[in-house]
Amino acid sequence: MARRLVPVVCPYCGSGCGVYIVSEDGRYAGIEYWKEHPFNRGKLCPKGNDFSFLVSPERLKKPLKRTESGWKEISWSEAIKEVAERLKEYAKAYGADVIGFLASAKCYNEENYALQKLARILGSPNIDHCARLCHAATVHGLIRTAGAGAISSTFDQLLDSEVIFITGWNTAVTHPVIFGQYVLKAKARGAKLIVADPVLNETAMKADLFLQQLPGSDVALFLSIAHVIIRDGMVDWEFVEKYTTGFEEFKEAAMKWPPEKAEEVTGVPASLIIEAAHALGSAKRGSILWAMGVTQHINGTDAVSVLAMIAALRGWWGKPGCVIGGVRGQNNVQGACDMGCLSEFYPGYVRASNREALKRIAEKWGVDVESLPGEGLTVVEMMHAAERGKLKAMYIMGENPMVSDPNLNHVREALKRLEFLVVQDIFLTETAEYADIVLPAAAWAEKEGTFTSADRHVQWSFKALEPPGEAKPDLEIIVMVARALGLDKYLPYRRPEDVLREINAVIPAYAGITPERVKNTPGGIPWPCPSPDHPGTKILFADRKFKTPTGKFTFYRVDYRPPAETPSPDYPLILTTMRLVGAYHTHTMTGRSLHVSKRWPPPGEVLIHPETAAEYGVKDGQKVVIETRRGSYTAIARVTERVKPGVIAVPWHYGANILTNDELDPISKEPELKVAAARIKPYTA
Ligand SMILES: Nc1nc2c(c(=O)[nH]1)N[C@H]1C(S)=C(S)[C@@H](COP(=O)(O)OP(=O)(O)OC[C@H]3O[C@@H](n4cnc5c(=O)[nH]c(N)nc54)[C@H](O)[C@@H]3O)O[C@H]1N2
Ligand SMILES: Nc1nc2c(c(=O)[nH]1)N[C@H]1C(S)=C(S)[C@@H](COP(=O)(O)OP(=O)(O)OC[C@H]3O[C@@H](n4cnc5c(=O)[nH]c(N)nc54)[C@H](O)[C@@H]3O)O[C@H]1N2
Ligand code: SF4
Ligand SMILES: [Mo]
Repeated sequence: MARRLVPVVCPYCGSGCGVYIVSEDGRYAGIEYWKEHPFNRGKLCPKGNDFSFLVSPERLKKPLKRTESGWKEISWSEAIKEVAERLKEYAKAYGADVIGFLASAKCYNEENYALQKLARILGSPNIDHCARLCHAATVHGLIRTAGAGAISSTFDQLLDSEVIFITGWNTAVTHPVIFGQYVLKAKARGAKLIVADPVLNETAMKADLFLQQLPGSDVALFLSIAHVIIRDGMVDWEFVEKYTTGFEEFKEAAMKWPPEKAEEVTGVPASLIIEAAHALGSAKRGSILWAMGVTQHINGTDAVSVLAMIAALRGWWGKPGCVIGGVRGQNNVQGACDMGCLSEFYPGYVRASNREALKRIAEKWGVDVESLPGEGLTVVEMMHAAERGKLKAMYIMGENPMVSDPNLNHVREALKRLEFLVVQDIFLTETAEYADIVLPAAAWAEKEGTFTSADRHVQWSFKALEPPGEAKPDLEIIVMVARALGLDKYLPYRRPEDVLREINAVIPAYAGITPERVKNTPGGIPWPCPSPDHPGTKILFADRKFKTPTGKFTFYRVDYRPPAETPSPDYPLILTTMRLVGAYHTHTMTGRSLHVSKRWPPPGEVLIHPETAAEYGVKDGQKVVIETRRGSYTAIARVTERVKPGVIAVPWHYGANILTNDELDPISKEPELKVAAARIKPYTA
């Protein structure tokens, strides 16, 4: 028997932990800790310890076609022929913009690059992925202020921070290794940890200072922190004067939010706002980090911008010991964005509307720039368009919108209304249930390529296992579809290395991350890496040159707007959503992993304050029905003071998106997954 330890990158969150897969004759036989991995040093969270979903009997093994009498197994050649013929048919009859593509933050950079190229060469502008539900607001907020959307510095810089401000990011649960190896170590070295979150979550439990704001009130809270920093003379004037523009405009907005006024809107006592502002205002090196609690709002872009501007007030951008940014969630969501799987950006964040800049890409692709589509529809917009019959076909690779999108009753209608749906996944997901053709994909450890972690490290993950049945790597499937569409000259790839070489040529920040080099660099290389002899970049903007048109950090005026739904007599509670450490997203993988699935079963617990529970006659441990204007969901009541009266919080892994609101932030098009007006009642059978 051949037993090998194969180095891979964990397929769950964006931390980028390395781990060995134990491969016995190409079959999964568990994991081993990779103790020399520069990032995680062998540490893993519960998910990284249990990849048994790989050998679940439910893995897809053959292409499937929907028939009157249910699913029928078909051959690859039949499946690919049908997919290509139908896509061609729609493109010919209506134009390719009636077709939507979803790429995948679970797939390799090479696979995502190939899919967006296929979509755009076919003429469809509609290519997007789950970053839209995630850090689209971070990308837009940071591009507007600093000029680039990725995290400012690598996580090792946290160790030298004097203060770490975390908001809307439950680090201990969603990026446990970053928490243990970097945040808590920084704290042990003397850093002060400030957490602002509507829930006293696992991260807040370790905080030195905890601010508990109402969901949806972040912009008021952050403006008030800026207010105190400016008012009390804690601005780094040298930085602001030399390297920024627009300070006066921002100041005017911040001056409207004295802490006493912010207290009324946020529910955070003015004294705590002042204490937090003073802690930030007196540290030379500080970090400000956020995630979904900040971005998933109709004003998420504004909230992100204010956090970026607070860091600029303190002169922290480009400084060692300072990490500013939205911490990417999926193992390859940073990469899928870099690869251009966003409807407004081509690879390397070239604006789809910037024809001049697109010329360079068109040249590399060997097409006329005029033939390249402009901006397309985003994830939620695609669902809205499908529901109206405007989008007729979709190709979904490695996403499960029937659980992850907001307002699931509408998503169901949208998927039903589609005339043709292809789902390419490793399992028959809730979304695949509506497909016409299902294509079985190989999982990450059954193929290879690069992933880009939350702190921009590009790592190679090696092939350890053979895929089950006839499942194939996503890249191979995309290339087969391209060939059947007659587009093979644009996607002439035989292996991931071929695509990575093209990425090296097309995306300047990846130019030096060649296949040879990245395979031989355990832990990976942080982009930007402009040439093969460049070490990669730990700290962005170290030269204080920002990527904005003026080259300066840009302050601007931000005004607070309330969430799309506020409590009403019918729906008097504020519902927010959150994650659990042993459940990952739509639970396709964790739900089929032996150990974690047992410990984190559906439907999850909804956190309810004792006063609210008493008001509605709900007891701890009892089943409770949560209702919003869009639907109802049953969860188990956890009566706890971790939330404030009137606020309830539920994990969304198991279907709670039936409740959530699909209103969008006008700038980033990110939906308000974190606030809905709700009511509760005890469950009766
Ligand atoms: N175990 C596990 N880990 C994961 C994932 C997973 O599904 N499971 N998913 C990965 C992905 S893709 C992502 S994006 C990350 C997400 O990681 P996180 O952003 O940490 O995930 P959430 O728990 O959704 O939200 C974080 C916090 O936002 C708070 N919050 C709610 N409303 C508000 C608000 O109005 N303002 C503020 N400031 N906070 C608010 C919630 O109470 C919660 O504590 O996790 C990644 N890691
Ligand atoms: N209410 C609420 N809703 C949310 C959020 C929230 O905080 N609150 N968070 C949002 C966020 S941040 C995110 S990122 C989204 C995530 O939304 P999704 O991306 O839709 O969720 P996943 O479950 O990660 O879906 C990944 C799919 O890829 C499949 N897969 C895994 N590996 C492979 C592979 O190698 N190839 C292929 N083809 N398929 C593969 C999995 O089986 C799964 O079906 O959810 C969003 N939804
Ligand atoms: S912290 Fe993230 S990358 Fe590390 S083992 Fe857990 S899920 Fe995997
Ligand atoms: Mo995410």
